[in-house]
Amino acid sequence: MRRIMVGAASGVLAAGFGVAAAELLAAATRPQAGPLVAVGGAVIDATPTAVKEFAVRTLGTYDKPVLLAAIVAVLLLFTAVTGILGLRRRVAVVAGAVVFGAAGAAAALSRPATEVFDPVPSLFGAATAGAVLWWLLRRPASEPALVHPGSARAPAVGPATTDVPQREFDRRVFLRSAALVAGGAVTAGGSAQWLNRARAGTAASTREALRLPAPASPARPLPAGTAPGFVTANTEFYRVDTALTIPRIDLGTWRLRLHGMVDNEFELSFDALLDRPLIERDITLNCVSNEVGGPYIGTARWLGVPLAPLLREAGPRAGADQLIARSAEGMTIGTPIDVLLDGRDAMLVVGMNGEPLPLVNGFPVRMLTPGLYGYAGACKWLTELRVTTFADVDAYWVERGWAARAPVKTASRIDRPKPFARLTAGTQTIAGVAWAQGRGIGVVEISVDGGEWSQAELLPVPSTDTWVQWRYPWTATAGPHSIAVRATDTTGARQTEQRATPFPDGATGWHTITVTIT
Ligand SMILES: Nc1nc2c(c(=O)[nH]1)N[C@H]1C(S)=C(S)[C@@H](COP(=O)(O)O)O[C@H]1N2
Ligand SMILES: [Mo]
Repeated sequence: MRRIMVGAASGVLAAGFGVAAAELLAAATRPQAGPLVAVGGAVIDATPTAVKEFAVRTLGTYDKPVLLAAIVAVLLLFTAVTGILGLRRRVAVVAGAVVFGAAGAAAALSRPATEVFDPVPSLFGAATAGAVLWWLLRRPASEPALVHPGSARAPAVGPATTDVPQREFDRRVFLRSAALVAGGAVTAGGSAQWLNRARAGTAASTREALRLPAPASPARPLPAGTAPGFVTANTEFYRVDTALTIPRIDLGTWRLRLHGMVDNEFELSFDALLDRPLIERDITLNCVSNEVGGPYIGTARWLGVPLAPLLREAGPRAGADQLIARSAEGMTIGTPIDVLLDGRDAMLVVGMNGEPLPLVNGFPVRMLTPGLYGYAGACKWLTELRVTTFADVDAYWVERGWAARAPVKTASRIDRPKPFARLTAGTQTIAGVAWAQGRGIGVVEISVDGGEWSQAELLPVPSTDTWVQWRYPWTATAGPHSIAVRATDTTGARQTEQRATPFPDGATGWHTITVTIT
């Protein structure tokens, strides 16, 4: 038993040391090349859509910490086993290092924005871990009793099969070595974290120091009569992306390249981008993965450079029908060019609700296309725009089966009362939002207990690009009740009752809640 513990502990300690060393090397060079982020990212890329959906649904924004914890757990399990096997056969140590190094390197190379250097931290970490494990499992020559007196066996190297105490390891020597390795791992890991924090701090202070120009075309003040919550605060805004580490982009070296099937390709620095006239608009952004009644939707006042004039200056060639936006960490998002040129306020966003774009929402520049789900028009941490065709290029999510063209579906949500609320009889206000960006909401209706549909009051909106707040005074009577909402857009098309999951082009169905009146 004790031998197994020694083997397992050695494996885990060596792995911890190796990972910490690799993370430190990555932190000092390219943070996204660290094995945890590389493997985590590769797992995200490879995860089947249904599982991803499930994770987003059940874990919300904890999906990333849970993923990293799971990766660490699997790593600990396998390295413990490697340590135990290594007791018997040293080749297991070498094999373990090769397997882990190869896995980390392959993960790093599989990432969309990979560079040749990216496998290096994983390989370095694996080699370090192998060497440390070998060293931890050494049997000191001075060890007095490698073979138990009277044992016919060769030096005992298997897990103890008898209750006779076996003294293959000098306890003190092992504990001293283990403490040394643990200390090294903590030091390296701590330094890596410190470096990453410093980098994050720099990005945060660059953002804080940034002063954005005033818009040439400001948003109109919100119409009188909008209720609180019309605009979603930046800190409340949902976040959906595959980035395990938020890209930290240096404003001085940031360039946006517009190229591909165009007559004039060009590059813009951040300053050159800001020299162009800015517009400011209230726009609702939502995620295709949002379930009926779900939280992945928000409205903000966005400040940005209109995209259509930039595209026209580049001059798309005949046949080009897709713009592929690419982010610093390699995400690709494809948007139909006809949509971008149809007059809507598609823009390269630099500001959100009166501040520079928050780091998590794509600092310094993201795309935004009113009327399309985020995965089809809202690339964050933007660095490149490429004019191409749908026939030639599948963007990241399209490769994974999501629809290539993804206009937002008309939908509505009850925000008040909360599901399963207990309320008192009398007048209760039912309230919520409905959205059909680009088309606009025409009618919102409420049905209680499957009865007649009654129209809700719609509050004023600045444009068809935002959600509509609605409310309905309900005379509540004692007992349990179900409340359903449905919306109709301004073209007269009503939301379908048919329930559909978000995959592949957005959820459908009426949001229905149950409440109890006492
Ligand atoms: N670089 C990058 N941009 C991205 C994504 C991503 O994973 N990476 N996710 C998209 C999706 S699916 C949505 S819904 C929106 C979410 O934007 P938000 O996090 O600012 O709310 O960003 C889009 N842009
Ligand atoms: Mo999304």
